[in-house]
Amino acid sequence: MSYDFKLRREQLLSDLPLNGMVVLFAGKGVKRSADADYPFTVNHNFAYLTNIDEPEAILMMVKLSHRTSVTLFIRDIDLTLQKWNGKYISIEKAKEASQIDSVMYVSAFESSFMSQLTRTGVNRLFLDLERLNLADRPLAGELFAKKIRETHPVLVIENIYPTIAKMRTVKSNEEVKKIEECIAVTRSAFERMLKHGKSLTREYELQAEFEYELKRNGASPAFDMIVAGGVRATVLHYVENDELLAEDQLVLCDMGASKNFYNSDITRTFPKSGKFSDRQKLLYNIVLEAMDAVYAMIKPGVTFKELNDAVISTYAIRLKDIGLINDRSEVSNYYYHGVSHFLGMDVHDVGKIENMVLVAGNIITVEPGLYIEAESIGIRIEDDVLVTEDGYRNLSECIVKSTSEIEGLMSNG
Ligand SMILES: [Mn+2]
Repeated sequence: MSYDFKLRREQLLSDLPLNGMVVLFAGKGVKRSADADYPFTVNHNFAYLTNIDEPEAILMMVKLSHRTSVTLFIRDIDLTLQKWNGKYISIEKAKEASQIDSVMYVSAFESSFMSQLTRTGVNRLFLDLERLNLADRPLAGELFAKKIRETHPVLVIENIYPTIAKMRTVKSNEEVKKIEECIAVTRSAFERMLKHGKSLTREYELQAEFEYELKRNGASPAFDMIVAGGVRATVLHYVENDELLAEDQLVLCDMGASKNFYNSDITRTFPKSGKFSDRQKLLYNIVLEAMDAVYAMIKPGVTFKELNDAVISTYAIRLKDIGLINDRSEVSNYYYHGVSHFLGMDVHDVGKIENMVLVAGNIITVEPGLYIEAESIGIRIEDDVLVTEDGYRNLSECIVKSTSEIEGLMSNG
């Protein structure tokens, strides 16, 4: 049984000021059309602290001078709806999964919350006010903040999101193992796809092989997979995957598996025919060189910008060598994204990238790319990497990457 969840709550409570209260929401399903909802996705900050994957659940934590308390609220059981949608989680199961002793039904939340405000010294309310865009649908924490502002206009409301996000950037051994499991599934799915690669003609047929293997392993796609042949690989988020593949094309696949709340995010590029042309091999190896330049730098204390500069510096020299550019400033014509992001419960995981230095326990992607529209070539190679005390560990080293390994695997198809 994992103690991660309990430790995280203890850490959050110890960082919380005296007389502070945290309320976090699991969220609800979102309507899709008519009576159909999108599949429910639990709020990841809520799940990070509770190990509970249930709609409408609420976590309440209080820190007073003489005591702290942690209470979990789960949906009241609805016997009729259970007949349609399956069993709701029971109090006992919720206790076991979360290791929270005090579990109640949501119908008791309002009176519990109010009694903290009226009977204890609670004077600061911490909510998860995550918001990326002005136009985003408000999350439950934000809606709750609005309601409390009306009824308790002088209560101080603060945002707990940055604190939890920062905790989430440092992974425990157990989290590393979960991501490695996602990578292992991605590897077998990618190898299956590669072995069938020569005989399949449409991009979505490759996708089908990949996703078949995910499903067989109890995993699901971590994001909309990209299978992009030829020039389509120069569009960074091409996800239509419905075009014919030509024999002389490179195929870029950006893919990942999701399992147990965690994800992998891997990109590989391979020749449709099973054999790289000399030109394709030359360009591919330049991307690998840029990747190695990034690896040489990864250790605690380094910034994302420094990692990205390593790619640009490599390209500034090597793309000039092959006559593609005359000056460093032209690199951005052929490489137009960042080399790295955090990976975790979200594929583009929480954590501020600007100005942040890497620390041991971060898991990041390394994904240099090279996109030459005029030659209908897009290459990206992406690994998932753990930052360690003295450098890094490439968690996806097991997935074939060199041109000879890829050709070898495809020749067995
Ligand atoms: Mn990525």
